[in-house]
Amino acid sequence: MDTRQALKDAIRAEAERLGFVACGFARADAGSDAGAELRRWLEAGHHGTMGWMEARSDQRESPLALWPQAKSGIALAMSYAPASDPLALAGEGERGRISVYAQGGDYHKTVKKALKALARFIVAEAPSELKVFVDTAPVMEKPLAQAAGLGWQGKHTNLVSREHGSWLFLGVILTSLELEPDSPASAGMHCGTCSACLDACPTEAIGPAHRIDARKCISYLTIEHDGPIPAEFREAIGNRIYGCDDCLAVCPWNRFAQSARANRAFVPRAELAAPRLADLLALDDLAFREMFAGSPIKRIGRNRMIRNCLVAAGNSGEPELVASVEPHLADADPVITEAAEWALGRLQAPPSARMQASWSVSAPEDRRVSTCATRSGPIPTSGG
Ligand code: B12
Repeated sequence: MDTRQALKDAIRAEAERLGFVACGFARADAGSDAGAELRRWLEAGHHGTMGWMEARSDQRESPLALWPQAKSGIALAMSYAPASDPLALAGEGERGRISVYAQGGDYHKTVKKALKALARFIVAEAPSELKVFVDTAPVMEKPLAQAAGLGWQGKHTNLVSREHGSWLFLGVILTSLELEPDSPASAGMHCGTCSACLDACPTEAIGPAHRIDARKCISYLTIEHDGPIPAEFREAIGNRIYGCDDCLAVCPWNRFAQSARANRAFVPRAELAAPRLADLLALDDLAFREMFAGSPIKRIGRNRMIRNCLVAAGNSGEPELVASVEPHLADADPVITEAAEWALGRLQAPPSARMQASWSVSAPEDRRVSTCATRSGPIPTSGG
């Protein structure tokens, strides 16, 4: 066995020891054909207020633009497959729904720590230069992971794997080492005719397949979007207060995902699994930072969380929440006072209107859900 093959095997073994469930190798610029899609997406304004996606887009287009010395890319994935149905809280208006990806520890910290440990291992085995990335750097992680054979970009645009479904966090290492690329997973290969994610998206943010208008995506609206949430999306948000799992939760490939393979760092924290809106609406800045310490949620700040919880309260159909909403009418932040007025309008609306108002938190019977713990739709046949 040649030394480079031996090195790849050693890296894969060390990656698994460090908690990664998948590891693949690609040429550093393997995902660069995604650059044209990025430009199209930015020109269409589909990135909304995420100026940081535009800022260094020339570097984001190709890892070689970011770091010319890069020869190979190592794509890595960690599982956060949930043990319970992530859509189970849909019908519980008095509760706030936090996406599965943020109910446990901050994946940025967990993945980066493991990437750095793997980087130290690689340098010890083969003196070289390398850089590690998870989420925030101008590197398109999904197309590189697809090129490295970890899976394919599904119609919801996220990387899906045959073994781990859609519940994967990605990390990337760029290295000056020349490592033989693995065979890429061909794009869209296993979605077939399935449209579960497009059908499940509450705001029709996905369309056409494989393309997302982030401005409509509830994950964007609750996390990245600054200012009032556009009225047209408020009902569909339901009781989602941070991120959204719908397009992932319905993916039939999740049936193969084993929650046992999920990294322990991502096991939900009790207080984040089904928080009561009344408790969250009572949070001041200090209490917010204490409650969300060590969680990616802390990044959005107390005011954006309160805004999201007011929209959820307005969708709840729970008149008891009036007492939790009213104090926010006097908030210094006009985004919060406006959301409080909107929520009160819906909570105090006559029962007939309220019935209309609580449309959004109806149980998801009409949506097929597939997590490793529950039922799933048919595995798609080819021809997507
Ligand atoms: C910006 C961003 C967002 C934005 C925009 C989403 C998006 N799709 O771009 C928002 C805030 C909405 C978001 C939401 C989420 N995100 Co996010 N996000 C990112 C980030 C920083 C950049 C993604 C990017 O490059 N977008 C630019 C656009 C142009 O790319 P794209 O949407 O993938 O579009 C591709 C396809 O359209 C494809 N394409 C076009 N035509 C066709 C045709 C065919 C046949 C095919 C196959 C492909 C294809 O080409 C484009 C380029 O590859 C990455 C981290 C990173 N640095 O890569 C994390 C990242 C993608 N997010 C992640 C996660 C977990 C999420 C959420 C699930 C969180 C949650 N539960 O709320 C949601 C999922 C929403 C969704 N369906 O995408 C993970 C995904 C892991 C995985 N398994 O893929 C990443 C990789 C972070 C990480 N390191 O783990 N995210």
